[in-house]
Amino acid sequence: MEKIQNFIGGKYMDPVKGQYLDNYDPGRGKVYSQIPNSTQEDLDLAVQAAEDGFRVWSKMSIDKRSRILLKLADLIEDNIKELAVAESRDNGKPYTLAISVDIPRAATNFRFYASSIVNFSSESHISEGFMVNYTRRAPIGIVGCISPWNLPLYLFSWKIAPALAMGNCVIAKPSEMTPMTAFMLGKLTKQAGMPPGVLNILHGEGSGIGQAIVESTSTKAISFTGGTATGKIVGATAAQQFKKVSLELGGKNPNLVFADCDLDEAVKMSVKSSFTNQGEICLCGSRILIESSIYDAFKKKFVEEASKLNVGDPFDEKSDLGALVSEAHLEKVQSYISLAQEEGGTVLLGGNRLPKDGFYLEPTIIEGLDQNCRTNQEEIFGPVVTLDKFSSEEEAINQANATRYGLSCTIWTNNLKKAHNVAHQIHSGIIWVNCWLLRDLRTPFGGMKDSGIGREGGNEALQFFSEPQNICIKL
Ligand code: TXE
Repeated sequence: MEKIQNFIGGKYMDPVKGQYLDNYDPGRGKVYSQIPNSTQEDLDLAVQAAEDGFRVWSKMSIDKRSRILLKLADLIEDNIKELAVAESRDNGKPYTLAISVDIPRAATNFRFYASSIVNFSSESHISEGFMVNYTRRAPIGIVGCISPWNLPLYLFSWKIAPALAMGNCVIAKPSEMTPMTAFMLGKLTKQAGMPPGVLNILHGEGSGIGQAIVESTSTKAISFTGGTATGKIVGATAAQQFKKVSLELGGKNPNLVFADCDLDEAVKMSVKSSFTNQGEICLCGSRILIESSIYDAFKKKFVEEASKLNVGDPFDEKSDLGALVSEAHLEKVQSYISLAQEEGGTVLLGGNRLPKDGFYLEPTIIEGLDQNCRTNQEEIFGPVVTLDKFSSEEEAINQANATRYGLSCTIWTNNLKKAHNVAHQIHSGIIWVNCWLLRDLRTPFGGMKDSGIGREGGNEALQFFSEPQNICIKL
């Protein structure tokens, strides 16, 4: 049984206390490796390594830092197959998705920030004859990056790339459910020429080493992606030390389908936004709200298209959906399907676990629920969507905004004026019109309300990972 290791000071290390967790292959429902369940002793080693690394990395020229990150991006692409296999085995997602989206996007994340940092400018203000003010944006020091299991290397890299580009050293903790690609990244950073201690990767439970990273007085900022409940704990912990924190949390995203949309396009893309990655993307549109005049037509086509989706072995290229990430998560998602029926919903498609090894669930579509019921208010984070109807623009907007979340929203309409007017009234950080999941990395990424605080992406992320200092000189 493979036992992976932490990556500290440029070296792979066993956990000091020798404690390990089982790591499952969701596609087969079996343990296939073990990961360190790191403790404070491992964190102490990582802090020491990061302090040593910071003296070198923060003084390195931006151009040199940029080249190392560009080299890392190339190495990710050179190892794309091995990384995609590891991602798929760890998470249960189809290999075709890992190799076409997750791993290429990880390379893009490093490449994007390697070039952003070279073009990153700060401000200066000249009051002629009186004073000059300039803003220095220095690296913060050691930062903590904590990522979830749904898009493992994609979100791990999305956090650490801007932190590293800005000259910080990172203590990163991937999810204990999907550690493998972060583990593999360690050796690639060495091949890229990254000095020891710049990136340190600790594996283990969130309530253990995750909490310890946030509590440590050595980590000066925390970038967290995960569930809203956990985000509350992380935010509260960081606040005790006035630590900068960015929280990318859950969503319950509306998908608004107006009668004047391109119906076939809306159906096709709604199948993707509902079920891609087994619905385990925080940006999935899990509440589909349809203008009543086209409700029946949309429902018929949508159910028909979704029924064609293949659920199966992540390594079978015919599989559109793989396995959910764990038995516990599958049971959680199934409990919401039962709850939906108790709340008066009708299951139009799916709802069943597949009778095979592994954590497989059919794509599930439910209608007939009240917008305020738990099924429509709580994040399910699986291949389960609800359908509902609206009769006016105002009703659509009210329904869209009727949850505690505010991450993303999709709007299907060919009326340009309506698209802008509706978008401006939706309380979500990200709005897509006649598309889904198109991303320009220069844009601010993140949610409102219980979907988190702070924004990642573009200069927002570089500014988050820097300490601004204003220097004023009298002329
Ligand atoms: O989150 P968890 P999960 C959301 C998604 C869903 C959830 C799924 O919508 O709600 O995240 O991810 C660590 N101190 N998003 O179940 O349990 C834990 O070990 C420090 C939104 O993984 O919160 C893991 O590494 N760390 C997002 C990480 O936190 C702790 C995109 C997340 O775990 C900890 C992706 C603690 N006390 C998923 N407890 C977006 N909005 O972009 C746990 N962890």
